[in-house]
Amino acid sequence: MSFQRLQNGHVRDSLGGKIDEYLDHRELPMYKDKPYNYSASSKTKPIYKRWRTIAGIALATVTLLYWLGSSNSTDSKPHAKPNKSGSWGWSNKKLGIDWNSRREEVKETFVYSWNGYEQYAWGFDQYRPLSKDGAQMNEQGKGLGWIIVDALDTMMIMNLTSQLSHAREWISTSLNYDQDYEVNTFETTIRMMGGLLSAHYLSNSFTDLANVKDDDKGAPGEDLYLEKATDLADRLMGAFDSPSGVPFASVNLQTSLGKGSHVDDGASSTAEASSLQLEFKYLAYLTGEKNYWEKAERVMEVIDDNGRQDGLLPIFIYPTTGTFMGENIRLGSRGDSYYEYLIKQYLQTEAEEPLYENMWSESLAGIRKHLITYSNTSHLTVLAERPSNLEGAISPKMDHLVCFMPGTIALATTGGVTVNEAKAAGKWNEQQESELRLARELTKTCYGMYKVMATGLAPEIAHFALSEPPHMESDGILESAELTDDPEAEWRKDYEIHHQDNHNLQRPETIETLFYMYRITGDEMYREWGWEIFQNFLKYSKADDNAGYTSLAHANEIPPIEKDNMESFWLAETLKYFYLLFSPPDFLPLTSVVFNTEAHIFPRFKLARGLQTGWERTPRDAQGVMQKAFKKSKTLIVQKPLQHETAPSSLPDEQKAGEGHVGLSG
Ligand code: DMJ
Repeated sequence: MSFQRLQNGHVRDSLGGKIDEYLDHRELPMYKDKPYNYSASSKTKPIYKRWRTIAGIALATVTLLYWLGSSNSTDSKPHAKPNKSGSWGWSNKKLGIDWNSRREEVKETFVYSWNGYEQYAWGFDQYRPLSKDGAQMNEQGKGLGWIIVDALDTMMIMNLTSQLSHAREWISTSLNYDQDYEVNTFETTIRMMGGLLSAHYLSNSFTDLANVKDDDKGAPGEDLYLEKATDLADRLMGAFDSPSGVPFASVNLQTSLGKGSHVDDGASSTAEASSLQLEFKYLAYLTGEKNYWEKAERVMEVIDDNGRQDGLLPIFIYPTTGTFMGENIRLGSRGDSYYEYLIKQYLQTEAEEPLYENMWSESLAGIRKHLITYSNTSHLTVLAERPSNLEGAISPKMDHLVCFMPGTIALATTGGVTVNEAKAAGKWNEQQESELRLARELTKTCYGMYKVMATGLAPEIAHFALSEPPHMESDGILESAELTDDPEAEWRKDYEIHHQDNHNLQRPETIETLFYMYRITGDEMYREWGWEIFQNFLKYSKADDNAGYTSLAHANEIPPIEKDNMESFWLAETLKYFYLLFSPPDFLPLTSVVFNTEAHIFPRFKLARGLQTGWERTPRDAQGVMQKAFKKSKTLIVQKPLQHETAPSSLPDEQKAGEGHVGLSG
């Protein structure tokens, strides 16, 4: 067996950093070489594992002493610890609002949802809280852990140790990815691989939260999450074996053969192909396996070499050629997380890969130039679509999915510190001011998507009344009207909610944005908006008999029509972001972590151990036109023999938001 160092991703505070440094000098086996069901009992446990446990206990003890020593202050502390009653002793005394108890309500809602699933559908990939039953995605096979794995890290940050133990035991004894089943490459990466990697990170860095009890007899080994993630990643890697390097939409978990989409002429969604990088790059960092890194970043190079105008991409890309299909440009379904992962790749590696920041800036400028417009009378800011190229007409439509973007813009303006901190450090200018203003206005538009509905829960898609011709940002920034409670208020008329778009799928994007907006600006208004939305979920989507919470088929009438499905991202994302929104702002500081597009939590890390950016952007001229003659590449990509099957074609190139993968709301 060959040996190499384990590259653990721990928090970057000084204490964690020292432990990191210590752990990084332990010699560890390559995870790839380990048998699938490897687990370490305390008797056979190698010395490095005992050192890690000792180091973990030392870290926990020192951190606890530090916190206890400061506990006479009402302020929250970095990585603050709960008191004996499990609460965090923190509230907003200024406004008389007890955010601590609001946060506890989120935790109770999670437990209510989890208990329903545990009681009625344990081990199933899908859960119907009204029918009180479950279903597997692979009807011939076993569960893929869809709900359990996606919820792991939420349970960790909520300190739900008994629920976590049950989940961990199921993962150890029942989760087997060796199934002859074709999964969606993206969804499996962001939810399953992302969930396992986040669980690995949190359980190694916050040992008090994720009570693993590795020394208990018969307990699963402490590397369980990482081993499962690595096993899964190796199965998913076949998706990248396309002629271009752009991943196929699907991959067979047993054979690792990639397969083009059954629809869309075999093209992959652009967002899906370009939102695997945080996961595979973090795994490369943890294991030292460069292959994960290279396959994932190659996709970025192929995409960028299309030289698209102003960094705005069509929503489908062919894995065969690496070129785009169609000219539909939007930040909703199939386009969204491409933009998200540009700035997050830059943040993940501590600003050491500036080309991703460069790509993000180019795209954001393109969005402002071509997609930002204003509603007719109330001047709400709209991030619209261009369904037939940038020269074609604007479509005044926003998927709820677009609502991740205001928060991501705010995150990008400061990199994770607060605006006040950025200003104090002299790192604030007019450009950032205007981007933050845009983020604020878009957040308001997303909040209005909730407020305009009878239940106060957003539709899947909203359309907007625009002026003719549409007023663009370059025509002058417009001030939006107040979103008053008056049921007859003018602003409501600017939202057009089509009957077929009335459904609410418990989506997280607006809550995610409120979380970032609160963290970056410190403005309590965003927490208040979140609290209002949270209460509407409690009121209108709760299933009876302790069965959990359900999606709604129609959210614009009272009582709403229920849909009988509890999405895994309700547990993984929506409730997590509510919980974090009501948490002390320095709990899981944005400067230490980066959230993947499924809200799974990864550490930031510096480029090291042979990992580096393997490509350079082909230069653009002053007009942004790519100068092909100057193409440079640092990466030598050796294509493996083609291993994919050709997909049948061809169905319509248009998909509605929320459609997509069998049994999934993407
Ligand atoms: C999640 O699976 C992820 O956030 C993804 O990026 C978009 N869709 C859902 C939630 O709406």
